[in-house]
Amino acid sequence: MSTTFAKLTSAFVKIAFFAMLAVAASGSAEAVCTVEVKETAYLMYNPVKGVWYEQSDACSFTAVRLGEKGDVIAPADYDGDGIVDMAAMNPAKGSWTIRYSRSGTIETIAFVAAESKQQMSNTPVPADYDGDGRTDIAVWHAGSGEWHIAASSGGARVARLGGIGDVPVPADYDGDGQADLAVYSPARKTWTVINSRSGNTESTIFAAIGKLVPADYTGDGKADLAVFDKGTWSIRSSETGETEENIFGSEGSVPVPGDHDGDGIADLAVYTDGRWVVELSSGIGINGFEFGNEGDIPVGLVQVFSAS
Ligand SMILES: [Ca+2]
Ligand SMILES: [Ca+2]
Ligand SMILES: [Ca+2]
Ligand SMILES: [Ca+2]
Repeated sequence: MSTTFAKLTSAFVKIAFFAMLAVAASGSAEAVCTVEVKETAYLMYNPVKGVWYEQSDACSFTAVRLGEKGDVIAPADYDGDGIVDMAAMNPAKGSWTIRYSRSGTIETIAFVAAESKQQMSNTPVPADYDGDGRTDIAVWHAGSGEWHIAASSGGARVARLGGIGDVPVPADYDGDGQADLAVYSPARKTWTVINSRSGNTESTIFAAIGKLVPADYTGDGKADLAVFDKGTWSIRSSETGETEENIFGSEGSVPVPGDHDGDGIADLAVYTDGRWVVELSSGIGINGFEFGNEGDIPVGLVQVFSAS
């Protein structure tokens, strides 16, 4: 356990009065309700049970069984209400099952990438490629490098970028409101982005060991290249091109960045053993609360790709 996390923990205790101190365990109704709650929903997924847990206020949570064995989770904001929706892709069937946060309804959508014969190896790459504020269903096939996108505004699109060994990292890097196709190549330590605004392909060398977490941490509307490794966040600013390192979290933390306070800037956030800790970019401190059990996967909160 690093001292950094110990510091965060004491900060958590100090400022807990303004934060929500919420559900202690997904599955039990034990809850400590204190002050006011933000309009943010947090999402967990338990892969063994196939159950999702959504906490939308301090005193209660919703548990939903969604998806089946072998599904790959693909949570994102498909209905454009700013809240991540529970979603899973079934690689064998090529179908997607989504629970819309706005209506609470569950829909299964057949989406088989036409030319991907080996659909079992498709990777879900949902993002808002058409910029209408709603996430589009999409898959990337490493073998062919093909991206198959079903635009939420209508129509399908096929594009090609990347290949075997690459990691898809779609995000809005050029700040036009549309997610850009992007891959990271570990072999070449290079991020390659097709800017949706210009159509140009841009490559940037930025070595990344750890979890890739591109998001707009600087608030200029453009996603910044970023990686999280054992508590260290390395972020390459879209504004200056400089890389800054921040320590937030510890070795056992899972990064869950997102715009928790709604100011348009992604906040550093980690999930560690049932505890979420968020560093709010709006400068009002650190928000911490407990939500989740052993074996749960923290999914996230509000959307990363915003059209506005
Ligand atoms: Ca939603
Ligand atoms: Ca869309
Ligand atoms: Ca873009
Ligand atoms: Ca930025």
